[in-house]
Amino acid sequence: MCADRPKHPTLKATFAERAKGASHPLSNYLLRLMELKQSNLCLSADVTSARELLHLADKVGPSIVVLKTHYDILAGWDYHPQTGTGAKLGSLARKHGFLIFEDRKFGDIGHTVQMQYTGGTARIIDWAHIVNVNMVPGKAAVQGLAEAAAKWRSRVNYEVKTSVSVGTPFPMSSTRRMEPRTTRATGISVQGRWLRQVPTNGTTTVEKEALPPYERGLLILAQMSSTGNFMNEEYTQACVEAAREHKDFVMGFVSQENLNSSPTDSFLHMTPGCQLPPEGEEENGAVMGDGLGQNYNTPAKLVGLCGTDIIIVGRGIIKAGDPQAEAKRYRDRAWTAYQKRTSQ
Ligand code: 5BU
Repeated sequence: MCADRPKHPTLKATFAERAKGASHPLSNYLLRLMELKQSNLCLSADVTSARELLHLADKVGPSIVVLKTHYDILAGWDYHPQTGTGAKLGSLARKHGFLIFEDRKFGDIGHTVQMQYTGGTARIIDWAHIVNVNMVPGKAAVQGLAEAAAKWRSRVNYEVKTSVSVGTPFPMSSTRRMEPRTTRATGISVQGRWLRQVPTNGTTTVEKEALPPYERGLLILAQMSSTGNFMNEEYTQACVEAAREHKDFVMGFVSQENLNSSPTDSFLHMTPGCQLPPEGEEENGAVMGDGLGQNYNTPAKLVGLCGTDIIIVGRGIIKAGDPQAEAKRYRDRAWTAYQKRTSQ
């Protein structure tokens, strides 16, 4: 299923190593989060109401690094910028340590996507760290979103400096929040924190305020998981080109395989169409499609063989009897596949 591409250094590098070379601050944050939470799992929270979404995010939060939403499938989405569903998701993201990815698949001319991203009732840019774009309209859609994010960034910066409340963000400069604090805590893990590192030389680095930087990121929809989609190789390579032109905003791709090819590429790859056979049948069990065009592959195949970084799982977790336990199983399998890939 994945093309026979030349082996790229990002296939072997650890997430921690890749964090150091990441040009996008949000990619740097996400890669560190992945290493620290030992998770490369994104939950696609495709439930039907905002209440269910918040409940699920709280339950599964400890196992994931990204929560993917489709805000427009949810009944009861509260649009209030400070107290609504977006703001509540933001506080769960801070509590558990994950980024919010609105799978909006913008796909219009540059001017329209700017308005869809920043305006309307949803004001997606205010609560979603990451969004994605369908490249069919051409590169101007990427350009439009990049400009909108840059404007948002300078507005938020200004508002923070002048102490005006802006909802989702926090009253501290991003640089301060990104700096790890160093404490003496020899050989013990620090209770109650989701971010911690293993002690080295008797010193544990504890990132107390490990909140994401004030940045917004984009994923380009380079490949789809559905049968018969029209995203051919030419289209995929045009996506890679557009990503290289906007490295300060594009974090990577939604794709089915690793698309890094030039030596300087360090993009992230998030991959939907992922399911596991039932527990106990993993060795020999097959994963079937959903009957509506969706194809599924296992984390071992997607991460291990195709070189993607983060698996996106919806129904495999949501429809399980115990979604919390199932999220742990997916997290474990995807992390094992990553460890195997980088150690071989
Ligand atoms: P599932 O329940 O794990 O099949 O959900 C997959 C999610 O990923 C769902 O929200 C889709 O809209 C989304 N998706 C996808 O399935 N395939 C793609 O190629 C892209 C997004 Br892009």
